[in-house]
Amino acid sequence: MTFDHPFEEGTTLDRFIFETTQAHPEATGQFATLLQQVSLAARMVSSRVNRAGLAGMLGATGEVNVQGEFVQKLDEYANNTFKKALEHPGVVAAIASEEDERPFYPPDRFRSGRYVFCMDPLDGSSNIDVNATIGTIFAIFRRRSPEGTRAGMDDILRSGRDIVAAGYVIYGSGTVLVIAAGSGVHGFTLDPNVGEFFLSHPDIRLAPSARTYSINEGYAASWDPRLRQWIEGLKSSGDGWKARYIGSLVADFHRNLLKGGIFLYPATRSSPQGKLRLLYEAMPLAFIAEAAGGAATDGHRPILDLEATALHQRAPLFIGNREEVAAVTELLSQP
Ligand code: P6P
Repeated sequence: MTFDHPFEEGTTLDRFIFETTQAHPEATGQFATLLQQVSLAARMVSSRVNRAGLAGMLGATGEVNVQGEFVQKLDEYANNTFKKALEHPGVVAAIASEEDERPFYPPDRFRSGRYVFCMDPLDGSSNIDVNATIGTIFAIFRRRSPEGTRAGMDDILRSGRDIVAAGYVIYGSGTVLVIAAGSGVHGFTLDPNVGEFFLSHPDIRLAPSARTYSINEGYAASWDPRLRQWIEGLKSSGDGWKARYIGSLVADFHRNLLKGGIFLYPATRSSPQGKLRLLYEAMPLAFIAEAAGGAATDGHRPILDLEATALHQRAPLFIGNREEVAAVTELLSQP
């Protein structure tokens, strides 16, 4: 079968992985294996999310995670599922997870591989009980230390520019895996009857500008006054701006990626550094946004230019179509 477009619709994720890694003769197959294991974990989490109500997987475990949030049973299941899928093939050196205070290193009986996997295993879990869309977000780095040795924080705390691939899985009316691995941004939709992801959104691109904004206006009183003025300006512009905010980062980002829009989570009184996490939320989505022709900043600098200095550090996030991100960043960067 020949493809006019490198990845015509209907291509399976496995074929995309094969063709992507074929483009890198030096590939050892570790990256392909890593992505295949991500696909397996995503399918397992999808199955459990879609049966959560029946499988008794709703509701909190009663424990509190490192973020001080009640751990929802699905959070715990997703965290364990991705770690179990990635620890044994010898392709991962460390896993940083929103659910774990410290990094997870594969047990010594497994080879310490080439990649570092940073993830929010189930973002938006506060929405689980109301059946709102949730998702997994991940960034993949190549380790700095030699393969086969035990990795450390120096392999994990990186600049966004060191990301080699990033993606997310959105568990909504369907399950879609969106990935950026050096050749654009592509979306794959799970056919649960086949148990395979099929290319459904080839080469996703963000237009230069859009007319949708996503922000929690409940915090308007604690925003930078210049941001408040900018948002009010959109509303009164007469340019047909729409507000869309689900309160689940993956869902808001995915809608804006496909239809255009800017998502804003600024510093607020309760979250002076912003609420979202730099290493496994802002950076991977920024990598995807830039690969699709968009932009992402912390209100001053590109997210990908930032260096993570702590596993769970937070950052304000302004992400989406590049003209709107540039406009709000220029405004907030003025002295
Ligand atoms: P707020 C979900 O809890 C989450 O971490 C993100 O998925 C989402 O974008 C954000 O918090 C929503 O936060 O303060 O608007 O409820």
